[in-house]
Amino acid sequence: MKLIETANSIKTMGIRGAGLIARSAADALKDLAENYQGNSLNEFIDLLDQGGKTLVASRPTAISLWNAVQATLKDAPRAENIEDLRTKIVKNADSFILNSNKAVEIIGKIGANRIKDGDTILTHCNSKAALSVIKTAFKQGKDISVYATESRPWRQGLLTVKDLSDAGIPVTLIVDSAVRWIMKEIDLAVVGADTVCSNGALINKIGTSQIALAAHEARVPLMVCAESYKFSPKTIQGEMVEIEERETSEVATNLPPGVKIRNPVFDSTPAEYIDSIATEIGLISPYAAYEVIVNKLGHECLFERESD
Ligand code: RI2
Repeated sequence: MKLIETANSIKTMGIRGAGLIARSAADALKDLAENYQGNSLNEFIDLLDQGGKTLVASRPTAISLWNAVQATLKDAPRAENIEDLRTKIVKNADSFILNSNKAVEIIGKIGANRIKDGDTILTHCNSKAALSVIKTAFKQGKDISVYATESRPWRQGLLTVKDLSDAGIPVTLIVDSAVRWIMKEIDLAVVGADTVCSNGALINKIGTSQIALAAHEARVPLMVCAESYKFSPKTIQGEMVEIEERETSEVATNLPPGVKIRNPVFDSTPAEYIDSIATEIGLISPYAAYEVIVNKLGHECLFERESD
């Protein structure tokens, strides 16, 4: 079953990146809807609801996943019959995926306006939204170069350097602990987002908050690239974001007996360290996160939470 495969693949990082996991979840729900063979509307709704919960449970931190499920299933309570529900789910999933891809493109254009000719940029992990900004600036003819962090333990930095070098952009790989040393050469730090909280805090790949501190100390602006569905309606209700801790074997194996390992894979960067957030609805201050949640994601999104 595609939905189970997708959830497993998200859990094991076969599918990763907050935007891609969201689009894959919408697509998996679309597949579930297209292939429903039964004849009970209630059963169909339950199946979709369960499917949504399975997807959301696959990774706990990125709100993009939860928002994608909400956006795809939002019309379920209003469906008149099975075909109506099927059509609505397919339409919602298609439109989520289309808008998500468009958002990355628009963020690229908006964020690129903040990049100047001659800039040296630092990026972390592997964010499609952040890479869209960097690649757009380069396509505009700006002479830029990039430092990319390795991003232990999964080393997604290797994907980033491949992508940038394929695009012809000069790129240098550094280990995560080299960030503060390199910062004196950096003009702008550009990172992605897994979740943006209502107070403007950013939840992103572990190490982001250290980059933010080093950037702040060196007066280097930090730009976050985040589609609006990465803003969290849950945080407006006072919920804390759960920080995923993954298998310790991702960090090291065969250590002496008694040595413990912890593997938190995200951290939180307070709004005061963020210069701007490039979204598809404009470049905003982190302190405008509340408005994005209420105006863009809307009360419907909050209301849907009652079915959690
Ligand atoms: P895009 C990734 O998480 C990184 O933390 C990255 O910054 C964020 O998702 C956003 O990526 P992970 O899935 O959506 O690698 O911009 O744990 O591609």
